[in-house]
Amino acid sequence: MDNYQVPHYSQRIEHVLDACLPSADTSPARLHEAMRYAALSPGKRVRPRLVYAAAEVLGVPVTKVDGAAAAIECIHAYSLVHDDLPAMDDDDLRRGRPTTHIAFDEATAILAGDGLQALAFEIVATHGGLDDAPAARAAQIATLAHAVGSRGMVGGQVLDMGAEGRDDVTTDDLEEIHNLKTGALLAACVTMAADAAEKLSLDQRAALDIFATRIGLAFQVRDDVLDIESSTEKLGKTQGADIAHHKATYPALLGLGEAKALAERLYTEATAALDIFDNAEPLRAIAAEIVKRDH
Ligand code: GRG
Repeated sequence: MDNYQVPHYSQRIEHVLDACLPSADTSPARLHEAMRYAALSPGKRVRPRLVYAAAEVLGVPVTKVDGAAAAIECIHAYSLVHDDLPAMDDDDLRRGRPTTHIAFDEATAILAGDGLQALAFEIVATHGGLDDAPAARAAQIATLAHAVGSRGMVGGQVLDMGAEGRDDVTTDDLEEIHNLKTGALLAACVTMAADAAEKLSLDQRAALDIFATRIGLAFQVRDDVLDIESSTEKLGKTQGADIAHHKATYPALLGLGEAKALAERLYTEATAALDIFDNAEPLRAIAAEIVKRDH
């Protein structure tokens, strides 16, 4: 597993994304520039790589999931742009660069996020890779819409905001928040690849669901752990832990050690579910990256 490399997917998604985004010299140029700034800035591209890895495991040609990979990254970029706004987290930096509302202005950032969300659906609806598979296209659109809406990412964000400052948040509450806010889009990466597969058994679908939900939650648990570790590093143990405790996070609720153990447990359950597939190395590699990443 440690030797498994998928570098070609990293390059592929940059090309596909670039081709899907409107050119910065077409009108409205400033909006298109902001959309490209947000979507093409250097992120890890975990979600599109997860789409490609799932496609590889399921024997789906990459061309059938190029649209899904680009669309999911556009949705992710939109969520980051909006999450960084003054009305939400009010952040100045993202991926080592000024956030979109700082580099442009607040109204342009809101509209660039809106534009990216609409573009995501246009990409899935029109991408050539699914021209001969209208049912797969419709399924991918439904998967994506559900994952990003009020019963997915946006709903999770609302629940997260509602939990802020409360001291009675339970691990069940937290699981629901994370499953929606972060897990739903990560799970959609796997499901959109499955939507494009010719034939999948019910057992294979169920195994992919287990993998996707466990790894989606593990991503956020790891993020919480990295958050507390970086604030502790910056501010010292007491102040860092203090800040982290104002937010409902796994380390705040369970302690750092238990949160790390939970991420490991979710990883083990996620990868065990893949045993049903002949060669699931591409998915195992991304799962390992998600749980062991340091940023
Ligand atoms: C629509 C306003 C709005 C919010 C939706 C998902 C979400 C809710 C907001 C995104 C903000 C955020 C920090 C969510 C937690 C998920 C997360 C850790 C995102 C960062 O993902 P990475 O690590 O980022 O994959 P890169 O930069 O590598 O793409």
